[in-house]
Amino acid sequence: MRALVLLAALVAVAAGTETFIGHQVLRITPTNDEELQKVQELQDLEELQLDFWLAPRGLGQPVDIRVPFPSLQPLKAHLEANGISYSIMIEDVQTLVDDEQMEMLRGRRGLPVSTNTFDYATYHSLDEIYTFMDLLVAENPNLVSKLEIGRSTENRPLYVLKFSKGGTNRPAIWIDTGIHSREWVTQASGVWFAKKIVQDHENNEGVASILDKMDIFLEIVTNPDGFVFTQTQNRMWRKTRSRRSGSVCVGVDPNRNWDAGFGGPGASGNACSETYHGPYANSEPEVKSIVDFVKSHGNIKAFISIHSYSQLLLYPYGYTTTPVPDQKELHEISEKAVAALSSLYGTNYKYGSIITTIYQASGGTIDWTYNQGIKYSFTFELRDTGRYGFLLPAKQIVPTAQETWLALKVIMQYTLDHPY
Ligand code: 0X9
Ligand code: ZN
Repeated sequence: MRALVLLAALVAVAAGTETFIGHQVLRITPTNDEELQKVQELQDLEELQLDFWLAPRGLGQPVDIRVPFPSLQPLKAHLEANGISYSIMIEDVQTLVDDEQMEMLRGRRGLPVSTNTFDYATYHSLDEIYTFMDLLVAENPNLVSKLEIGRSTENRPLYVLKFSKGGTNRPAIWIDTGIHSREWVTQASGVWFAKKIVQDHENNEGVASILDKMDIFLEIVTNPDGFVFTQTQNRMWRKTRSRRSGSVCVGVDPNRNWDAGFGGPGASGNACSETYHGPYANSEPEVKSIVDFVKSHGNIKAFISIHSYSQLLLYPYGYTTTPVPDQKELHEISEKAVAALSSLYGTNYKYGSIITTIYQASGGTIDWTYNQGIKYSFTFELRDTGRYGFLLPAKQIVPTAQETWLALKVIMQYTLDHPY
């Protein structure tokens, strides 16, 4: 096994892939304002190359930081000098990346041939997921179709699956996964949702009554350029892959690029930042394509954008502390959705508005959709709470998707029962 792991590391180096040998994920939980301030200041120290998996949210809330090997001793010394305690969440990030890689290679024999034999319990390449979509459409031509809503910066098609029993421009539910490319459990869950909708489309405990009145749109790989990059170059890539003259840094945070409080607090104007908002709102084709689709459709009633990690169900706003007019209703729906989610495996979720539950984030997806008049706008942060973070083991894909599905059904059913 050790020899195989070493081999995997050598292959990665030879392929020019970013490695994470000796990188650790440290957790700091600030308990007073001074500590919080010090942790926030770490975000500006570009030379340490820190990667905030969980950005500072407030007192008593964990901050998870992937620390490259050369920065480990200096950072630990700095924390100790300031009396800030930390714990090690992940001893060696590359070990988890290698485990994940080995798991992906297990039993892989070419592209999938049927959605019935498709392995839902493993992570897949973009080609495999795109083939899965074509298979699902071919197997269910009366229910499922595939739309191309645009092209990514690197000219990859942006595909949306449409689940519809007919009608014209029915009220619709939108679900997207993978807008942040490294959040792999989300794309994998999206694949599982697609199959689940097909399996349950005639079942009244399932989505039959929902699909009798409404359509469902599902964009599984919302940031395909980033996704391919996570599988070939850098497993920890979050942003898009757009370039601009005058900066060596690549990519825009697609969850800061929407036209809602664009460029305000909770986003960065620095192109090298992981939360760079981009040169202007909708600069990213991955975002603009959804904006155009939502506007031209005109009848989307619920919009659910799925991220990971930290086990949260959130509603707007993120860019302002002003509560949304529908706060009470969205809070009650969240409570019910989270209860349904937890009923399966006891997974614990928190819920609330983005700004009160995590932190101020401007230019986010669901603030824009809410302001467009889509009242039932929600965003999830799926498993886990930090043991594995973005490197969630593949054996948790199906349980994660199953429990999330129960929450999604609550939101979809509520939307059906409360037309507006
Ligand atoms: O910072 C973000 O964009 C989200 N966290 S993540 O780790 N997925 O990057 C939180 C911002 C608002 N929440 C969501 N839109 N999920
Ligand atoms: Zn995310």
